[in-house]
Amino acid sequence: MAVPTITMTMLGASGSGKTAYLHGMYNRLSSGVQGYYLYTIDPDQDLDLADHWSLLRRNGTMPKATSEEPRRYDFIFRRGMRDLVEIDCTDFRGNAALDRRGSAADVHLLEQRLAASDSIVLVLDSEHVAQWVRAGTPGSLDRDDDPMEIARFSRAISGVFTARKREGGPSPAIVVLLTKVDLLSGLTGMTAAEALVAVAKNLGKLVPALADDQAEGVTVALCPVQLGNFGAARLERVDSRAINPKNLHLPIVFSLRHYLTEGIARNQEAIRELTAGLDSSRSELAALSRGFMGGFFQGARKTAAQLEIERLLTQGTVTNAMLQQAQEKCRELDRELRGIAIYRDGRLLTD
Ligand SMILES: Nc1nc2c(ncn2[C@@H]2O[C@H](COP(=O)(O)OP(=O)(O)O)[C@@H](O)[C@H]2O)c(=O)[nH]1
Ligand SMILES: [Mg+2]
Repeated sequence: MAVPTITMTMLGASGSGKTAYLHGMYNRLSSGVQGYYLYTIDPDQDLDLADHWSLLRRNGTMPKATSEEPRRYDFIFRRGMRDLVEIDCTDFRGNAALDRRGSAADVHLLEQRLAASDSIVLVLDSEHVAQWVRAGTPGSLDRDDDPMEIARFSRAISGVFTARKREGGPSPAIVVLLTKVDLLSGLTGMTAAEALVAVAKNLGKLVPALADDQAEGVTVALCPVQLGNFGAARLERVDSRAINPKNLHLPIVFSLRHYLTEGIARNQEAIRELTAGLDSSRSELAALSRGFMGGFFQGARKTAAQLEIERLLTQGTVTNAMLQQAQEKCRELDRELRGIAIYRDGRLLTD
């Protein structure tokens, strides 16, 4: 059976840590979390990712971009022996596609990609987010002088929200991936936890597309991650003893959680439809049995109505089982996501 695909797109300024994150995330998830495992469809890509990771472990060499072309990874997320979902993840390296210098074809490519995305990962570098925290979390960043290039990304994201609303489709899940959180404390003069609270409370000011009036029906997770305590950012070689990965699996877990929630909504709808179908078949059968509809030659119609009822009941059992399974999986995943800031309709949910 073909498995469903989650289309995931990573956006973030050059140097924000996208490539490093993808490598670290793969390393983390290929060794499993709560019985879920990630692997690449292409075995060469798996070898590549594993080679890079062992280089980092051995001598601190950071995985490096080989080109500015968008790079696509096809992952499979598996639970036990079963393939659950395919994750088609594209890293728009350096975001040439959104750059003024980018060609029209590039821009079009990214627009198409975003329009089809179930999940958008906006990558923000803690080094720059720390500056914004230090400046007192102002509401509008100077768009010509923002190394995170948020104005551009935010506009692209709100374009997707508007289009989805127009089409009546579900909004993509948004992950704000705060990379290099090891830098946060030193650069803000706060504890990392205090700085994260400041970011979480003011996220809508940092990324206007995620502010409450714009993000109706949108679910956002703020995921602080790091590969290690490397200090000064943008080194090609780091001290491999400082490798200390944190939270690398959460964006994928959140995207999967979002995907399952949508599945739950679909199953609930299916059950409502089944129940309605069942009601009408039952009243038809009752009417036929009472002979209201002409009595005599109704045997075949009665059998048909009876069969339809049985079919609907079986389908109902299957759908119910799927619903329960999805709800159970969601509860497991929620345990992983505890402590992560989640927003719905632009508002921070607290539990
Ligand atoms: N301090 C620190 N630096 C990091 C971390 N992850 C990546 N970096 C640095 O950020 C640089 C740029 O990362 P890269 O993944 O190439 O960014 P990309 O251009 O967005 O793909 C790397 O060379 C590292 O020096 C981290 O967890 N902590
Ligand atoms: Mg890169």
